[in-house]
Amino acid sequence: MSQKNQTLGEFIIENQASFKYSSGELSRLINSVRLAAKVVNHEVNKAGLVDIIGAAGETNIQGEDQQKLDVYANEKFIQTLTNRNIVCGIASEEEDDYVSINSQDENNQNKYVVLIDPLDGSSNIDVNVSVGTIFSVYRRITPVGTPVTIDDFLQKGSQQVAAGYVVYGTSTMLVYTTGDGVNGFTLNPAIGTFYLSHPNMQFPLDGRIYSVNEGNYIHFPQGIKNYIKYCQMEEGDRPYTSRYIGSLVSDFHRNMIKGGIYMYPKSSKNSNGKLRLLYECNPMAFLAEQANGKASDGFNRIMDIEPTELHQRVPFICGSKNMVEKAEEFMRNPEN
Ligand code: AHM
Ligand code: MG
Repeated sequence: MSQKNQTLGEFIIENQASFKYSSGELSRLINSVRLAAKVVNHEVNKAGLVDIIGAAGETNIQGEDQQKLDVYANEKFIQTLTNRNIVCGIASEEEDDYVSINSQDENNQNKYVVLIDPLDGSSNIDVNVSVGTIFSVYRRITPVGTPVTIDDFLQKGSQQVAAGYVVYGTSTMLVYTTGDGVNGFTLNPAIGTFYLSHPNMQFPLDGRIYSVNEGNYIHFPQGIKNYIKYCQMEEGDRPYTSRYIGSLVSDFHRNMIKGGIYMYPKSSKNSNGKLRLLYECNPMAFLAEQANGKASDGFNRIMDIEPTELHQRVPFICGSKNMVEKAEEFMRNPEN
């Protein structure tokens, strides 16, 4: 039972026992995410003040320019999780390969691997628009005490034990699930404490917001084009409103609170869309389902997709259940 003014720390302790694999390890992991989030938040908030914005002069494995804050957030999250000796492996959207932690130490009994997008939407930083961190946690499948392998990371989303995001917005929030609903915590920056502000978050079943980069419209599959026209049609509770921040975490967060659908479909330019299955789509899909929403690639449940590579991309449609199902209907019948 959550109390008024409950802090994230108190919430973690209170709910630790209800987690089915409870050993305190996952709680320590969430605590580390909390710490890294505060450190990154501090830096993100200074973005306009110090010479930290702009490209770091490097490109990541996907050939995109890295922003300085991407590099910073990546380092902070990896450092925090490594220093506290909490996980046995980390994969990051900003790293070419996964990192195995303490692989030489037979006493390393850590069970969890973490996959992370340290700063999603970072092209928005230099224009003062919200960005986010996304994380996803799995139990390793190889034996404890041995070095992790790629198989520990290439698990289906349905195997996630926890997932969440931090949104660095007008206020900073940490939103996460351990498979028992979704809870949101808002940072009080004056004292550096997260408070439970959004208990048991739920997507409304229906919504009136659609979020998609319509600049790519002519390249979209016919089913998506038809669905967008459906959203714009004057009929019943339509036309819907279009809202696209271009920061997945922020677009998702708004849609979860207000009701809506986010789409990054495949296009004639990108045959698998843009978003990464392991770092972006699976964690958001887990949160969506835990909040009574839905996530699909247009035909299949995101969390049922068998991953084949770390940086794999998939088309992504996510949000209020009835809206996602309607979009799927259009995808299945593009001739209608
Ligand atoms: P990133 O991981 O390089 O930041 O890209 C992911 C972001 C999402 O946050 C956002 O929804 C999408 O890319 C926007 O892409 P586009 O500018 O093509 O609409
Ligand atoms: Mg990203």
